Amino acid sequence: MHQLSQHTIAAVATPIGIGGISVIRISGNTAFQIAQSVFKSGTSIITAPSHTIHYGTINDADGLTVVDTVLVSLFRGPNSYTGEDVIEISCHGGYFVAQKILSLLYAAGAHSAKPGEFTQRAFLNGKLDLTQAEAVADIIHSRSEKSHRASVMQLSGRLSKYVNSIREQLLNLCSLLELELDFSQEGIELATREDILKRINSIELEIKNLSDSYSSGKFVREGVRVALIGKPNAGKSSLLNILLGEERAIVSEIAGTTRDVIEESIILSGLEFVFFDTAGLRDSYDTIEQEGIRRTLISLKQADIALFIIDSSYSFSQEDVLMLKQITESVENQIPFLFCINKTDIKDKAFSLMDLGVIHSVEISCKLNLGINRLKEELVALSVPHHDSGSSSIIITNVRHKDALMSTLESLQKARETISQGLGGDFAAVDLRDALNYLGEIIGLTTPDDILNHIFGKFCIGK
Ligand SMILES: Nc1nc2c(ncn2[C@@H]2O[C@H](COP(=O)(O)OP(=O)(O)OP(=O)(O)O)[C@@H](O)[C@H]2O)c(=O)[nH]1
Ligand SMILES: [Mg+2]
Repeated sequence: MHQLSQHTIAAVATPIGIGGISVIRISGNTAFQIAQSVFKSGTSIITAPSHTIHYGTINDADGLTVVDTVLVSLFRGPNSYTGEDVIEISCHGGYFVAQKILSLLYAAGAHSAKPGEFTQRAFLNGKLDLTQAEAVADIIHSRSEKSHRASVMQLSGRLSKYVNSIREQLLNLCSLLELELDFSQEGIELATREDILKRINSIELEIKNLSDSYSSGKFVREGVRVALIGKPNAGKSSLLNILLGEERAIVSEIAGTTRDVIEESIILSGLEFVFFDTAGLRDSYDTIEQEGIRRTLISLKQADIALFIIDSSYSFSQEDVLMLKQITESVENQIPFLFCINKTDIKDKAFSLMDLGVIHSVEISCKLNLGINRLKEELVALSVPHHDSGSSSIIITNVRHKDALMSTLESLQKARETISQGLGGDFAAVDLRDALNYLGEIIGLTTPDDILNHIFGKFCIGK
């Protein structure tokens, strides 16, 4: 099992830069002694009661020169974030002060905290389980209301509780099969095979539903990636600018203006949408434009929705039809294509989408700012079936959880096959134990050390 470091650790918990205050965190057995050695005040930190705040100064190594006036908050373990003795020093913000105080704490015996080490300690001390620890990082990184809400729900422990309830059912089943082994000589079965299969099926269904919720959970946590694609001059950059409400990308009547992919995001209905404005697709001899087109195709492959912008001021040629066919075929993952007919203010009379075999589309004019709300609604609608499975239902937003659930399902399937084939319950029990382990990985019961290190290593320092 993961070893808890005995050192007392310290780090600045707020971003480095100019700001009102900075907070330095200290956690460990000697947190109070270390803080006391640099803190001058009427009260002693060592003897002060838990959950109190003290005003005083931090003095330099000479013990006389004042570095800053500060507030020191103290939390005695186990009633603290990490479960250990914790001190938080609130000093003035800025580039220098917090770093200076930190160096004094190091000199007094504190070790520098690794990324996520405070939360890792909270996890190892049983203050949070793994999904809750991950939720802490998600809250910090959430950029939309929906991702924030999902993280808060995860932090509250609802996901862990649900996973635990499924584990309980599995554990019961497993114990039953293992108990049967004791009576194997007598050939006694404690439950009919049909009954066991029924129970495995029902657990499988619950896990499958939870795992399926990832398609929406991913949107909630990471946002919906929308690639703006189309021919040069179709109005992709114009549309990006309208969606953002600012002149972000260069717009010109010269075909082939955009070369690099431009990435910007907005919030629609509480969900983050990340737009990629790309180089227009055409056969080009210009090497820079060719590179731009290569990047367009990469953006398309990574997108969740392809927003195909079409210039309606002229009719389609056979060449256009061929290009669209090639593009749709090049996208291996079956993402939705939303067709957006632009320049309706100067629409060609002969223009018809039927030439392309497209039935559903949105008409807009970037010039007159028409149809943009409709377009936004369509984008949300394309994502909503995935993400609004009722506000009360539990969703997973983390690919690690999804992978663990998929492995659980595989083990359950094996167990089901074993039972169906009339093989001994002991074989099925082994598969069910595997399933239990995979489920345990989600909440951190059976998570290998390297995975734990990877998870906490992605946190910021001071968290
Ligand atoms: N009349 C009219 N002109 C438009 C509309 N939208 C864009 N334009 C014009 O079409 C031209 C091309 O617009 P861009 O937004 O640069 O087109 P793009 O698809 O980004 O083009 P590339 O970057 O070259 O691939 C510009 O002159 C725009 O002002 C529209 O709705 N109506
Ligand atoms: Mg452009």
